[in-house]
This record gives sequence, structure tokens and C-alpha cells, in this order.
Amino acid sequence: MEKRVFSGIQPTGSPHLGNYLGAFRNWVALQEDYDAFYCIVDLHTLTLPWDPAALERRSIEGAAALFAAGIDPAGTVVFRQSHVAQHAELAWILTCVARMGELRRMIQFKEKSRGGDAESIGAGLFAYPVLQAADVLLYQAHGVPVGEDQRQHIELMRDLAIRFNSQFGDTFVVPEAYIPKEGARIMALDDPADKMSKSSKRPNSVVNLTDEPELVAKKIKSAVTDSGRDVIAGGDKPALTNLLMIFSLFDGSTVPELEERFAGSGYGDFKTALAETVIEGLRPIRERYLELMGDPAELNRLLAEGAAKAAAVAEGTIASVWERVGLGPRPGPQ
Ligand code: AQP
Repeated sequence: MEKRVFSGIQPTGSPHLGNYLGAFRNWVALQEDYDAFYCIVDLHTLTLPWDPAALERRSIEGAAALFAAGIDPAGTVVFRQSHVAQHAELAWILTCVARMGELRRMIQFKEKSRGGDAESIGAGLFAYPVLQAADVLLYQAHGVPVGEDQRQHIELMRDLAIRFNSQFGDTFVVPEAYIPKEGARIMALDDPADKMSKSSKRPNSVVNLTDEPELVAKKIKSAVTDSGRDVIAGGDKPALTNLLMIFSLFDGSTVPELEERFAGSGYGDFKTALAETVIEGLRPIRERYLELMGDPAELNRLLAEGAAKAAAVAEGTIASVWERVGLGPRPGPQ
């Protein structure tokens, strides 16, 4: 069997530079050598308060962003999670294999539930890493290309796969996290201690893939920098380290090469060059995105085609899970 990768993006907002540099770029590269499944994980979006009127549009935008970044619908399976019912079915069975203690340890749960009243936090937010495990295990994926923030969730899905396999017999491939060495954590432009994030309430913290060139330039110009004058990366220069990383990932130069190129320049010149590089890097993606969004029917057709291919694989896995846990053979169509 060709090795398989699975990953997903939540339709929680407009995809941004962090999603592109930390995830999509690698997803595009991996589709050359792997059987690739990329999913718009709309069920995950329901774990925090959401806008029902926006969910479908955001899901279609997520698909457009993936195709615009270079995902090829001819060879790669792109689909909406909610269109393949086996995700929710396997999630329930794995919820019964997971333990409260291991879910309670998830950093993202701790972060996203912080500040709220612990008693009124949605149970979905607590259980969602199990749904994420189901997403990957259904496809017998070997690799899960994600940003650094997802490492702990991949560890959990490995534990669940190993536990299930030893309790019920070999059923799942135990997946590995494929985390890029560079770009795995792009930080907010206005606060290098905070991850660049779709759901940020601060528009200047994020460069969206659809931002117009003038807006990209404005956001980069207003990005925070560190004390001092030199354009150098380092532990005590978190803002410049982040900006240099973004520059390097678009431009192909290493960070030391960029430090040399900008030695003696002020922050202003550096930011102008960075803005030009980012604008040029995003230009083809943005243009293709706008073109794709002009034909939502075609995007829906591609997603339906993807869901049919995904369901065929997912059904094979869930059928063996049912047999192994004692639910018996799957009934035919109702
Ligand atoms: N800042 C980032 N740097 C590098 N990689 C990132 N990813 C997200 N933010 C960064 C990676 O993008 C993929 C899709 O992410 P997601 O949609 O599942 O949600 P997320 O990780 O929760 O991303 P956001 O933007 O922070 O969304 P919200 O605000 O909704 O939580 C993943 O592989 C992720 O690692």
C-alpha cells in the first residue's frame, strides 16, 4: 500500500500565513509521494460557539484555500468531515477507549477553556482530540502533517490506536506526526508570544491569504519588533525571529543569509522588503483563490467527489472496527 497522510483544517475563519507556512505548503509537497487525504474538519468547529450561517461558506473557503495553495483534486482527496458519517461513528467508539485523565491533560483544552466557567465549557471541546484521532485512524494514515501545536494530539491518537489494537486485535496503523523543522509555529505579528490564529480578535495579528497587497504591507509595517536596531534572530528577539522565519520560508534564503543581507539596514527597510516578498509569494494563491470562489458549485462538486472517495476507505475501517468490538457486520443501506 502506498503510504498515506491525513490532515485537516477547521473552517473557523479565514486561512492565514501560519496555516500556509506551517501546514498547506507541506501538504502540497507530500501529495507527490503519498496517498493524501485533506479534510475540512467542520465537526471540530462545533466545539466552540459558532455561527451556523457562516459554517458552510467557511468550509467552501477552506477548500478553495487548499486548492489555491496547490492541492490537486485529481490525485488528492479533499472533503468535508461532516459528509463522511464514519468519522462520528468511530469517534464514539474511541471515546469509550479513551480515558478522562489523558483528555484532561491536553494543553489545547486547558488553553481554550481558560477563563471560562469550568462547569459550562462544552463537552465537545473536551472530547474533540478523540474525534481528531478518529479522523486519522479511519484512513490508516502513516503520517499527520501538522504544526507544532498539534504534537500532543498526535501522541494521544497513537496511544488510542495502540490500546485499541492490543485490546481488540490489530486494526489501526499507528500514525506519526510530520512536523516541519521550520515554520511549524508562526507567531502573531502584534505579539510574538501568541500563535498566529484564525480566531484572533486582533486583525493586525494575522495576514490572511486573501488580504489585498496594500493590507499585507500595512500589517507588516505595523508588526512589533524587538528592542535594538539590528535585524537578527535569537532567543531574546522573538518578534524578529518570527519575521525572519516568514521571510526565509517565502524567499528560500536562510535566516543567517537574511541577517547578512540586512546588516546595517533599519527595521523599516527590512519590513518593506519582507512585505514585498510576502505579497509576491501570496499573489498567485490569492488570485487562484478568488477565481475558485467565483464558482462555488464547482467547489461543491469537488468536495462531493472527495467525500465519496473518502467514505469508501472509511467504510472499510469502520467495518473491521465493528466486527472487532462485537457490534457484528454492518447492516446494508437502511
Ligand atoms: N500559527 C501557525 N503556525 C504554523 N502552523 C499553524 N497552523 C495553525 N496555525 C499555525 C497549522 O494549520 C493547520 C490547520 O489548523 P486548524 O485549522 O486545524 O486550526 P488551528 O491549529 O487551531 O489554527 P488556528 O488558525 O489557530 O485556528 P483557530 O483560531 O480556529 O484555533 C494545522 O496543521 C495547524 O497546526
